[in-house]
Amino acid sequence: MTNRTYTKDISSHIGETITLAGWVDVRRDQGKMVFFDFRDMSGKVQCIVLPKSVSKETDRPNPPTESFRPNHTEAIEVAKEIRPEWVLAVTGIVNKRPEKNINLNVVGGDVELEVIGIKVLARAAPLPFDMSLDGYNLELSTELDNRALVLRQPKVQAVFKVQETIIDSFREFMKKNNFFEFQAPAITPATAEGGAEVFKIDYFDKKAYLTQSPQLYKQIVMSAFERCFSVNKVFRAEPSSTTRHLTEIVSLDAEMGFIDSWVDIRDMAEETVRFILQEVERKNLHHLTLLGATLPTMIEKTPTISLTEAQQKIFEAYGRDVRGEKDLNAQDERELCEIIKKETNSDFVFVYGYPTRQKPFYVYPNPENPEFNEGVDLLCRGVEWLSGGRRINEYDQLMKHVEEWKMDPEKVKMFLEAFKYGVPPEGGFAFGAERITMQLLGLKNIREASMFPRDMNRIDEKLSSDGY
Ligand code: AMO
Repeated sequence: MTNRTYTKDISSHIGETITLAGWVDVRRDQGKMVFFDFRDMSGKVQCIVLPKSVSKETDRPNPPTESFRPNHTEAIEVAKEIRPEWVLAVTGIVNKRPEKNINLNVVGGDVELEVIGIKVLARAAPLPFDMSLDGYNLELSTELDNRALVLRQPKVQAVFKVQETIIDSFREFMKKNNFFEFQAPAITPATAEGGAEVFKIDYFDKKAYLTQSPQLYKQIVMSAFERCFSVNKVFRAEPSSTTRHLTEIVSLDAEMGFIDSWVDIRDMAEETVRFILQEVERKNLHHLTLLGATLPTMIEKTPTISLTEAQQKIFEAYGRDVRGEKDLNAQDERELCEIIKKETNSDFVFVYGYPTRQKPFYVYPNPENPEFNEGVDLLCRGVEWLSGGRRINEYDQLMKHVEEWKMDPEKVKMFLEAFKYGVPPEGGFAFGAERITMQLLGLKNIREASMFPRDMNRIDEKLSSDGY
């Protein structure tokens, strides 16, 4: 649209005639006057249609487009018809609001538009619920059943604006540190992470899988480019319906060669997350305020403890004996984060050294105690954010693990090939964009952090009566 002004800019057009384009938020009638809030991609402004135009036509610089000649008499008639979500082009004169009506809490709250012309661009059907109930006052199932409409709400948009920054800043930090971006395949012949959480697909007359992780491919790419990263969809056939698992996620993956130990991986992960937090604070302050979110505290050096130490701490603090368990469960993660917060004020904690046999075949066993590996997880506010660690880079050791893990070497041939021909000590990490968005914003359910969440009960439409 030519000559279109955005609502965020209208304060600098006081006294001028401008044309806005957007959606009707709410309409209120007062006697013969019609008021409506008008929304575009940049914000909102109040519009007033007076029964008679008070400004003189001749005073108006910046006339609207040729194709749209405003007519005030028509505008009054149209204003009486309009309903929420109708799409309009509105021409009017920008006036300063009377002192008592100024709203300093919103952009454009000091001005209003005295309407002299309305062009209807599209009508809207009656709404299934009251849109003025801003996002998150709705039940999650109503929200997801009406996703297209709910995405128009500022609070819901704020979640995805923050997510955009998380993904952008991951990419920016990686590039700043000379990581090369690549595109990993979504169809794979083998399951990188093992376990049953994998979707089998019919691939012509063969079977294949949807990727659980770009793990093996990022290791191959690293073996050629030294440092690489990817922002990819990954798929997990999670059979349960929890508040923190989805079946399709955006995985932010990194891999780097020439490390001294897993500690280099931990440090790179820490600095990546620190940069993301800084960027969210810098770019999304008003979104955080809108959502009432407080960013987690990352102290100068995030505490790092072994799984065994973590289990001992839980035992001492809560009397629950989880010592010797092969992993932390959801309650352990919550309690550990509480303990660390009390001890250090850090919302984050790294946990390293998991039982080798419980984790995927590629994770590097600790040479001094091969029962435990050099894998590391980052937890924050009671939930795992990130996984990573050092990988096996010796071909013979890798082959031994392929055998012990009962894998078919043919299916991971391309991966093994890379390691046959010399790969430096290396490692990497990955985290889910939705998991981090949820945790940063204090959302109750990961589905609120996915624009079109997929789980066992829903692919846009509900697949069963269980869950959301
Ligand atoms: P892992 O399986 O721990 O590690 O996954 C890494 C991160 O991805 C996120 N995540 C999920 N988020 C939502 N729903 C799910 N079902 C889900 N599954 C995983 C979490 C988790 O920390 N290849 C390794 C990473 C590596 O070592 O580089 C891997 O995939 O944030």
